[in-house]
Amino acid sequence: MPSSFSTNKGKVEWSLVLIKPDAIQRGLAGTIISRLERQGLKLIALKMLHMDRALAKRHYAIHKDKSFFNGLVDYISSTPVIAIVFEGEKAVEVIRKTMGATDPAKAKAGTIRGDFGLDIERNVVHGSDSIESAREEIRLFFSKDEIFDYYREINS
Ligand code: IDP
Ligand code: MG
Repeated sequence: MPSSFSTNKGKVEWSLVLIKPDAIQRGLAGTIISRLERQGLKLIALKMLHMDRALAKRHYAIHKDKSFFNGLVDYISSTPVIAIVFEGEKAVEVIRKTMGATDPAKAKAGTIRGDFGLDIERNVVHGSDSIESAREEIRLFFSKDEIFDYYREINS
């Protein structure tokens, strides 16, 4: 286990990814996880859970005054999600680039959202937008003993 609950060990960062309800409904979980693994990101925590409204509100607290907040809370807590912590060099930025823009209509082809997203709400995946939000988000979903520190031959 890492000695400290830090999301930034030198250049190596941690980021929270959620495979959102629409992706689980459509059988896209494996495809999305695979795309992120192929970027060299290291899986260090993974669980399926049904987010309750309280967790949804905490996770999306930054958007609490937005018009879409209630709909977003309904959607993310509608059916289970898969929560993942990925570790890697510049993991936050790498994951955001691999996901593509929030609105799938604007996301480039070849990005996860560009290829699979249905609309600005049902955009299949969440990824932390900064090292700081990654730290807060990971704390919401995982305890320390659910995050694994292990050796990989190819440690990128
Ligand atoms: P991000 O997921 O790319 O970081 P944010 O702006 O943080 O995008 O928004 C969080 C989530 O809220 C989005 O992924 C999407 O599911 C939803 N969302 C964002 N903007 C809208 C909107 O205008 N209408 C409905 N849902 C939205
Ligand atoms: Mg965001």
